[in-house]
Amino acid sequence: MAVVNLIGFNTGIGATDPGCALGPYLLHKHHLDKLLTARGVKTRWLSHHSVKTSSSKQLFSMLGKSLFANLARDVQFSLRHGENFITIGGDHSSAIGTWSGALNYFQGNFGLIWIDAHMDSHSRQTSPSGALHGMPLACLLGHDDIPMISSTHHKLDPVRTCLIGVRSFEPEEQKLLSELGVTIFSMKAIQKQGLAAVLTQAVEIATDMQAPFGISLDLDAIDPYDAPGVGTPVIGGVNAIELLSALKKLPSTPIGLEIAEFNPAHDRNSLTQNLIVDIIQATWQQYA
Ligand SMILES: [Mn+2]
Repeated sequence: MAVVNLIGFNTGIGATDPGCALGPYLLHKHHLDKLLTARGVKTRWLSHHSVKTSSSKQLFSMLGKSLFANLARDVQFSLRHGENFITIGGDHSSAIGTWSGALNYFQGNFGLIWIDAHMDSHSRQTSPSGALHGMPLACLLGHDDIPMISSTHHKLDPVRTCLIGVRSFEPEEQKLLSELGVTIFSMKAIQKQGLAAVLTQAVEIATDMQAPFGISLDLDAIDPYDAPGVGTPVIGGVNAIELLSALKKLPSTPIGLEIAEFNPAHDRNSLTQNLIVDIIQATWQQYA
């Protein structure tokens, strides 16, 4: 049984509500590694990443560059050793580091499935909040004025990038993604076809039948009734049971998973915390 590395992104300054910085700490304290190993997915904590500042503007500087470069380095370390990885956030700007690492390792030959209530495709000019967690997908696609904090020269291939579950976005984001040719599965598509069918199509698009792929899951994609522990909940999301069932039916295993925006301060009866364990188990169990 290969080991899966847990990487904590203990940072919330890319969000307007920084409470998600505590998410990975809490999961570490509650022995996420042992829980998963007992359920048949052998995991270990590899590292935790945080920054010593409360100024979100500093993320756009050398400080952000080194934060994301360190995260990318640990992702590359895992892949080089033939191990899968799970980044646990923390705000969704983690994606800049996580997937820069994967893009470096695979030299750009890589697809990404982005499950999120939002498009995360703002630039610094179009973002109403200025929060970096609204920009990571645009950054990875190499657009506009954010790529300087990425640690890769490779961009995500928009044709092998899929969004699932979006329902809250600005027109500028939609314009960028449709111009680039990114595939978007809205909540309507999920209601019509079912999440398992949508996810299977997304894997086909992301892998182009053979290339490796990853999944970036923003917990706010899930309906807030099932996953209240997030910073920016949006009603009408993915049903948690349907998500778990769809992940169990994935046609192939991702090289890595990112679970972002876990904010313990908003959780209710540990619903979101327990769901994170179930999500990881559902993704890897059949391959463990
Ligand atoms: Mn997001």
